[in-house]
Amino acid sequence: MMTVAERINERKIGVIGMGRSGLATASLAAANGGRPFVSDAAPSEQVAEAVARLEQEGIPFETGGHTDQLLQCDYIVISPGVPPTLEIISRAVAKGVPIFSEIEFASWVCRGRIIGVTGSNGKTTTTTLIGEILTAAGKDALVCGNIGLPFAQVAEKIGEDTIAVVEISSFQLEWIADFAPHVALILNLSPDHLDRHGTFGTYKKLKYRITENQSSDDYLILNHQDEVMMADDIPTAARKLYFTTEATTDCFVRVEDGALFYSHDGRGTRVVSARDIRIPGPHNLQNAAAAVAAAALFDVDAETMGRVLATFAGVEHRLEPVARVAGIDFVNDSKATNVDSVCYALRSIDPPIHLIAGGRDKGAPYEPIVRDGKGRIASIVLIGEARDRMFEELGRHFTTQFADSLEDAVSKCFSRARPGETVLLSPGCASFDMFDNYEQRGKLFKQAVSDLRSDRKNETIQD
Ligand code: UMA
Ligand code: ADP
Repeated sequence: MMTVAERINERKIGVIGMGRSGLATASLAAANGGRPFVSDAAPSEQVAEAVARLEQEGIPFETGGHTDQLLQCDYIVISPGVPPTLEIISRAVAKGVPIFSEIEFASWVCRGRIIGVTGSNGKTTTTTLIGEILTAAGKDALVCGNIGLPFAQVAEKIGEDTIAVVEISSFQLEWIADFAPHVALILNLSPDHLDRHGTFGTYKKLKYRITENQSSDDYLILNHQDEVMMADDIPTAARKLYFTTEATTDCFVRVEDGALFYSHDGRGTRVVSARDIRIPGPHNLQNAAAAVAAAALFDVDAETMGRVLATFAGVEHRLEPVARVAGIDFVNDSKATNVDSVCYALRSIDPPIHLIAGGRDKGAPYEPIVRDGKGRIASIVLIGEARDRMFEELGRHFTTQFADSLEDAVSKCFSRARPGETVLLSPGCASFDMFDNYEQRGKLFKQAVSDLRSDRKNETIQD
């Protein structure tokens, strides 16, 4: 394997994208003696902050398109949001210019062991949970990656004794070469990002790349209840370990008599009663089981794991309780950006549920919502670009109406819901048609609920 200096020092490194990953990559390249050149498709005005930062760091760049200057580089590091179908990419490949993803580049510099967490849903929750458990056990853990803090931004800080807990998306696995986590987790697989990857088969194969460079000293943690990954019998050199929320005794982590157990010294060690795990729902029990599997490989004791699981309140925008207004509960699940996560939300909340869904369509069928929503969904309000397609698949099964904005959707649900019922924002779509990102969508939902609350207070005062 080449040294960091051989790979980066004095090398001309093209960086595509001036977002968080691209800027972090450029700075990391410069800090290691490389000569980065950053290129972004957006005009300067749109990336003004990034331009200012690059100017300040003295890093050359271009905006408004990707030119042949990139083809003069020794290799290119690509940001996750940049699709592989880009013309400049095909030309670079044809010319033999190697292309690497940002996590591949960061892994060259990172000296600590890596726990890589991928899957269609639960990545952020499980990554955060693993970080919390390791930290509570006194280990030096650093959580980064798709979660919002680029791996490249922190890679230099990760010494031999630090454990990097990296959330990894399918986009980030597209251009890996040597990336090899010591522990890799694939949490579950359901159709997502088909607008980018085309088919579920391509998407799955990308997820499986997380293990392609692992050796027999490494571990691949898999979900024994996930029929898709079990049927594929994922090829790997790593040792496979399974988690389940059933009482399947040959799984490394399992549920017995209502409590989580993991195998240790040839016997089962009890971690915590499932009832005492604070994050709700069957999917979060799976996330907890996956986190226990990873932490157990780093010799964390069961008591510490149990304590963290009993107190960890979850991450914002994931089944987040917002408020009770006039006896109606409001739940913010804005991060439910694919159909499977909506199904889990529907199973995790007591019915009747008034569902707000819609946004930018990602190509997967909405029909699973019918299966999990029957008898649970009282009404649906649809927003965004996907609403006509969603209406075609859901409209004849549920009382469904359209809203022109999120505020309108909240107010329509509020008029329809009765005390004891729940209004759930769980869109099943990307947010980019109406919002900057899912965080903004979630915050605006919470604001709309808070406005309802103040309106009610004012009405009460006037009464
Ligand atoms: N750009 C180009 N050419 C193109 C397309 C885009 O130059 O053809 C430029 C844009 O103009 C923009 C920049 O690329 O300036 C944006 O790059 P990016 O989209 O990769 O965004 P980053 O800010 O670098 O954020 C990325 C991840 N974004 C995506 O995967 C879309 C972030 O995940 C991640 O947190 C961050 O790196 C740190 O690792 C976001 C995400 O939505 C949250 N991820 C998806 C998900 O979770 O479902 C996968
Ligand atoms: P990711 O980072 O993979 O998007 P998050 O932890 O941010 O995952 O959760 C995203 C959405 O998926 C939320 O709506 C959450 O309630 C739901 N979710 C979390 N864990 C799971 C799981 N194991 N299976 C299905 N859905 C899940």
